[in-house]
Amino acid sequence: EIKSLEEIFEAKIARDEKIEPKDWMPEKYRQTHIRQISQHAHSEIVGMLPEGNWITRAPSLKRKVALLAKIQDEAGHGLYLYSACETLGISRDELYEQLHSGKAKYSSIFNYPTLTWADMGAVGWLVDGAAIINQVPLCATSYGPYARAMVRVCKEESFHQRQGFQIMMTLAEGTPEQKEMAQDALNRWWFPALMMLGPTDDASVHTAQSMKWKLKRKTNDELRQQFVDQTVPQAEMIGLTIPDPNLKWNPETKHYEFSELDWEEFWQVVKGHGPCNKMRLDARRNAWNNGEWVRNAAMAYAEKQENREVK
Ligand code: FAQ
Repeated sequence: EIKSLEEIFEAKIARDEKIEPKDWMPEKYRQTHIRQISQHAHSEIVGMLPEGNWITRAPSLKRKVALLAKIQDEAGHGLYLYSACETLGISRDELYEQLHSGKAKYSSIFNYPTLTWADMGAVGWLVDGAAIINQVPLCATSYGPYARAMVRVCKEESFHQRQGFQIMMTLAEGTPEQKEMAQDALNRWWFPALMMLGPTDDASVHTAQSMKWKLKRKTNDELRQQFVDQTVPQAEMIGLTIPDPNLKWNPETKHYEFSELDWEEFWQVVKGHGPCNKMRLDARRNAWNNGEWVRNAAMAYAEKQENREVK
């Protein structure tokens, strides 16, 4: 019996085998992976900006070293993910162009400002915390290069999450002013962190197909519930209050109930109208433009070396 390429592909997905770059894949599978992996890469790269804001003002040498290491990891994740994305037949230049022109999205969360040192705690604890919840299932995603990238990324994210939580814990145990600073950061980051996991399942246009392809292994709402259930006890442990009056443990479902999120705010941020969208994109475009001479010099040098070898 001769099977069509489509049947071979479907059978691999059904057997939980990885799809590799040279395998046949439906064009929509390729495109949706380019979309998700590139948005993920852009998020890592833009995600360096809010924390970069605090490197020079970290309160001790130890904190500065840890923050620098975390931000360097994010650059690494971005480059790793761009490479994974390139295996699908799109160039790095095209990917950058999509980011710089505003065509490609990056995570909504990075359009919020980092106002105090406690925000470094909240970002690590909540943003990396949500990122891990989202990315652990992606280690089992169907596209090989993406799945393998996620294994390393998740290990590094768990260091990031712990360093954030440790900052929050230290502040929460400190002076009343320090504790207040930690609470204020939690107040500002809690709902944006929940929104980071994407629209509700009813509003999520890609979930159904992505679940069939085993690109996504859990839905946005499932991941959000898991994040809330995991994070609330951590806040309690350090004596901080989740800023949601409707937060309630339901002993029957064994899950926390929480408020409906402000989806109007979410879509405004996604569409480019968040507090820092313009600043973030300008920073990336400027970095690209100001780096042109470096790229040109590197190319000229490579060309010179190549010519030398020929002789
Ligand atoms: N922000 O149908 P769905 C990190 C868009 S990494 C902006 O549900 P999907 C590390 C979505 O693209 C953080 N846009 O879409 C770090 C789609 O628009 P499109 C990034 C969003 O793909 C920590 C439309 O809404 N992580 O944080 C957002 O099935 C600290 C409809 O949505 C990843 O990218 C959003 N939050 O599910 C770095 C993980 N949510 O494309 C520095 C991989 C949705 O049709 C510091 N990505 N949209 O124009 C995913 O798991 C998925 O893509 C979701 C969205 C879950 C984000």
